[in-house]
Amino acid sequence: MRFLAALVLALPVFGHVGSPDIFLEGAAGPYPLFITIRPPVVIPGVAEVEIRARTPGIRQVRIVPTPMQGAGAKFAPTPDIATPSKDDAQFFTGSLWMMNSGSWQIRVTAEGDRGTGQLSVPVPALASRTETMGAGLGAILAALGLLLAAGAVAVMGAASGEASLEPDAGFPNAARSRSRRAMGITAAVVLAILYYGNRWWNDEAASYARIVYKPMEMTPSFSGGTLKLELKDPGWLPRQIDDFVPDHNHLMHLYVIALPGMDRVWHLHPDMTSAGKFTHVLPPMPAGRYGLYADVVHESGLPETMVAGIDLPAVAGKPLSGDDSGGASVPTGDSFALAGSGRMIFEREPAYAVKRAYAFRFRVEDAAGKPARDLELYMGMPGHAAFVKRDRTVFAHVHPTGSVPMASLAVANPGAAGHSAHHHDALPAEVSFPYGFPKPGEYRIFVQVRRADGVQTAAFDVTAR
Ligand SMILES: [Cu+2]
Repeated sequence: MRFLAALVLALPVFGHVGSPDIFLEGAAGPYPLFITIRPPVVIPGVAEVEIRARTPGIRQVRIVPTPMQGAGAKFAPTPDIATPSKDDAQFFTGSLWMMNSGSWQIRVTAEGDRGTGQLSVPVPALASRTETMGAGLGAILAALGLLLAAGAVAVMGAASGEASLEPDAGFPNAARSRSRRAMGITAAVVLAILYYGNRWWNDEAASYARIVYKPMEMTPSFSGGTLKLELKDPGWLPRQIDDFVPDHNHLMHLYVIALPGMDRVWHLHPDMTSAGKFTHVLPPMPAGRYGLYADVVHESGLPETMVAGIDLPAVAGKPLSGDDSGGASVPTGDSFALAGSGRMIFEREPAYAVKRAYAFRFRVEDAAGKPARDLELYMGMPGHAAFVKRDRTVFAHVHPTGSVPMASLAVANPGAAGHSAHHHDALPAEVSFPYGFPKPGEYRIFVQVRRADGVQTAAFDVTAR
């Protein structure tokens, strides 16, 4: 009964671990929007879309899913009209069917007083595992199936035997053999249906197993002060191990987190030395076990995060340089003394519920306790945050623009003007990250900003309920 036994589940994977929902602060032309997308758990399945307009004046919002690239991206189906909220004219919701797994986008079109604007949100939907049916349910369904098959044979036998006779006519031999013949033919047909049905299902299951998403494998090693990361594709069709596009000018963003305490964190940028091989000269680090989270974005806009762990000896190391950063990260409540000067203050909400989007706001104060006036862009962003569940089942690298990597956004919105990476005015002393916790538990948030005295790393603990 294997043909009954596989249900295919899909989990979206997009540069995060265990954190499927998508949060994006972006602009559809003249309209700033905050978009939340909850991708379906199964493919085909329904993605839930929530759109909050940051400014009034939008009359209609249209949403449509298309593949990220190829002909399907150009010939989009008729968009759905998102439903405006009855009590809130700036809030729109919709549900969209995602029919295939792969690198998808949801195109959002806003129309209103200031004309029409469009924004495409990358939504990778990848079948990530097949789930087998429980033995109990399988046995029940098998018994019911047998009953159905036996019933069909009996019904056909009766229909061509007793049912064709006059009342009180007895059961002549001719009718008896007609009935037997009908039962034999029916049994043969039923068996053929079962046999070919089973074969068809197994073929389907086998071809699905080939496209079930398997994250790229990453094998770390360490020698002579250099961390080596070797990527391997465990067998998943549309993927290469060397087709990465730079995100914030780097092919890989690697978080190195001391385990189990998470009391030290580094944000490093290994270079690709040959196909699928990355290396990086480590900064000074104490001996111990470290968790590695490596973000990359494929040419298709599909982001992936590889996870690995490594035991390191004490590393004399090379001082941090370029965009690399990190250091001690032991939270001290909602005020974190920065290594340079001043502090970062977490504007904590009274409580955090799971599966709800929040703006996580952090203020930076100078040594005198005044709003810091020396914040700079760090890799094109006012700030970088990593949300890590203490049991390590969740890792999300988030920016003030949300959870979508800029490189994926650029693939989804070709030709769109870049984000605000090019202005050199003083940045506000506050950074804010849109994010929602996928499940309850203890999380640590690593927040990084660049100031005149370099990149500063702060850490805060949050409980999601
Ligand atoms: Cu970042």
